[in-house]
Amino acid sequence: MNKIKKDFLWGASTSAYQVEGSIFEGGKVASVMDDIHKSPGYSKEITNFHDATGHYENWKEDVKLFAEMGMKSYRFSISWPRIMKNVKGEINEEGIKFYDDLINELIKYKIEPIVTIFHFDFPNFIDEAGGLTDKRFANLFEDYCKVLFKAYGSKIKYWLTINELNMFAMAASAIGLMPNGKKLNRWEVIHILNLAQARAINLCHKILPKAKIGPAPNISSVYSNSSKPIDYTAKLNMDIVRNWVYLDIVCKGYYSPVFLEFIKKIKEDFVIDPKDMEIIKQAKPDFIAFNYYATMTVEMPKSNEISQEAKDQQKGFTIPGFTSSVKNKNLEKTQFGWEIDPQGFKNTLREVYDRYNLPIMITENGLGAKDILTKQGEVHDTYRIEYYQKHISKMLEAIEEGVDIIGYMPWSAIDLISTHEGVSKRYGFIYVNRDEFDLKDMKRYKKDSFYWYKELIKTNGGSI
Ligand code: BGP
Repeated sequence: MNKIKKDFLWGASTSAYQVEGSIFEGGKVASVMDDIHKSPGYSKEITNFHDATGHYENWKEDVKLFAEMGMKSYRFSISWPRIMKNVKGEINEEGIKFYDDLINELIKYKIEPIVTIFHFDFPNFIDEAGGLTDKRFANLFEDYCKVLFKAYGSKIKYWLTINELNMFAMAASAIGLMPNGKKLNRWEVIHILNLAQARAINLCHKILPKAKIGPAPNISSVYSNSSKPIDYTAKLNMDIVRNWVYLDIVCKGYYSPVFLEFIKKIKEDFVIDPKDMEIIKQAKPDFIAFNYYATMTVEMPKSNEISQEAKDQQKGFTIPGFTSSVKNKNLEKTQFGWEIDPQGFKNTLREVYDRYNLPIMITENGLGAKDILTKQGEVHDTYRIEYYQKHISKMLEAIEEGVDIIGYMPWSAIDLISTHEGVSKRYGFIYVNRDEFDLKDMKRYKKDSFYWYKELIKTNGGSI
């Protein structure tokens, strides 16, 4: 334990649209997430994001609970549609004030506020400006960043650009990013997002020289399903389209030639403006944040069926002749079918650090489960404690072995709404008393994992 830093940023995470609710309050304009529950393929059995878990109303009580848990950091996202009113750049002062109050309260409790600039909740006015394949998106994103850097730049040391940019290509419909079913070129969307990310990094370095900024993709080590050499080729291919394209472009400033050949082969190539690449090359991140839930296992596909889009962030997909994910029979699964691989967490940490040699911040890791609130107001989530015990132990091993990890912010600080599996897929250290369609009293209850994590933070990992 001697290698873990004294100022290690033990914390936890949320995102605005999944935790705040009050979507018609405070001057917020319409967002893609307000009506996503109406889009095809979205289950009618689960709630929408309108009330979420009431953080917009209860933020002060929630921060007090985060402080009681001893959190050293809190990773949250700022809601673009709460801040910007339209494409003309008009600002919603109520939105500015909400996050300023939240940041001040966190600082009062000595909790480092770590801001995700964008976490899936597009304002609908983006479509007015041509949506996600128009380069005006990068201008709108830069204008939004300018407002945030000006409003909060003196208080925020760590900025995350775009949450899970890779999921826009991997699992767009699962996280509801193209609800009107527009047939976009997913790789052109990725490029526009990479350009927007680069503009944010360059702007941050220009106007906030003391701040640090980095990407926050969802990264999973990829295993070959057998020792057959062709399956290892499938592993190399999956790594490209799921992991390294998104980190190479931001850390090295180029797209892998193998990737460019791949998108040409599947007729999904697009024109890249050399001026874009100049902007991207200039934008160097100060650290890499990434979200880890599970690893992937692949083989060279036998089938010819294309399922290029994953069913969700962690379930795999097939690209004929290129790669195909399979179940890993060595791994247990969560109640929601996600594989559990603590050793895989260490493998992923090692791979990312070996490849890029930048400080790492883990901005999501956690277990979604159907927690039960007892009549005594307790939640005995021993399964979540076990999940964290196994994953954090492996993270501490990685630190012992030389990986520079600066913080760990599991998903999620408090119960919130899953991207596509409702409030019953609970992740929080704090239980929120509501069901899918019964808002009940939204009362907060500390789960057993709250007390376990409090002790772990107090001992800087010693009580693992
Ligand atoms: C990540 C997202 C988070 C969160 C998490 C859990 O991909 O960044 O917003 O949703 O997944 O996944 P889910 O909510 O689908 O269970």
